Amino acid sequence: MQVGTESKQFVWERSEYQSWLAQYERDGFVVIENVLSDAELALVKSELQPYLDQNVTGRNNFEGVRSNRIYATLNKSVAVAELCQHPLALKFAEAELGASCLLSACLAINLLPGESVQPWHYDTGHLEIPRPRAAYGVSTFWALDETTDINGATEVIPGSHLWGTEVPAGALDDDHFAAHHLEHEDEVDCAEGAIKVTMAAGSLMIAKGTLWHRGGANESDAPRLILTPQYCPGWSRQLENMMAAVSRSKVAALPDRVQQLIGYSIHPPFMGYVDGVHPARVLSDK
Ligand SMILES: O=C(O)CCC(=O)C(=O)O
Repeated sequence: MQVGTESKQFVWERSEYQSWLAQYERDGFVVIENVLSDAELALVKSELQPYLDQNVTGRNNFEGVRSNRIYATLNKSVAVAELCQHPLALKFAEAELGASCLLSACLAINLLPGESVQPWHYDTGHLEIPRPRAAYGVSTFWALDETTDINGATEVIPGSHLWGTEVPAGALDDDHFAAHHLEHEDEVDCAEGAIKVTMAAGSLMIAKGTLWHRGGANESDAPRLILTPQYCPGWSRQLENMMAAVSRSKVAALPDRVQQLIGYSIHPPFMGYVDGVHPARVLSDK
């Protein structure tokens, strides 16, 4: 079964798209409800489950010491590929970043009961380019579980994609990545105007790479699972080295568009070449 194709044929002239785009530009994010069917959700979750069962928890306060993060998901799940190339996600990513955009990261985040809020951050914070500025990134958040007020729904500060040098209290700093920094954040660091983006399972949030946000606290007694494919311009470095993260044999079986998103593509005129030729050629070389 192909995820993302069974129930909805997205017609881009639809007025909904214009209204989604207007929200995305105004608030820095948009939520599109109930994109995936139950069967599509079940397939992705079942493919991620063996890795969740390993229960590897985060190494610091950013990853979350009561969270499972599954990286290199395209090397682990075929169904994930369909979410990466979902037409809704690509519509926004290509409009923001150009047709040569790449997949920068694609991880599953499972907040376990007891997890505290994450430090505030924006997903292109690693780019040392002064704000306000273009997004230079699009992050998608697929709710694989329902996300609620109490299980850690992602929190966002609407409009913060337009901010310059403002930084909310409780923002990420280098110390949050330090292995010794394992304490939980305090709820007091709730930024003014912040909201919890609660979503039904199968819904999608699309956010600009400049939007301040954080994972919420999980005060429920069940885990909260999302998948977050993130896109960058074709001329910038991916956060996860996708060419290395996805084995050559697995890449060969992926859809063409996903191969391109991984890096088997060029940013015109020739960024990304291999030995002087198009990188996709290496997939057919024996
Ligand atoms: O878990 C979440 O809801 C958000 C996580 C996040 O923004 C991140 O880790 O970059």
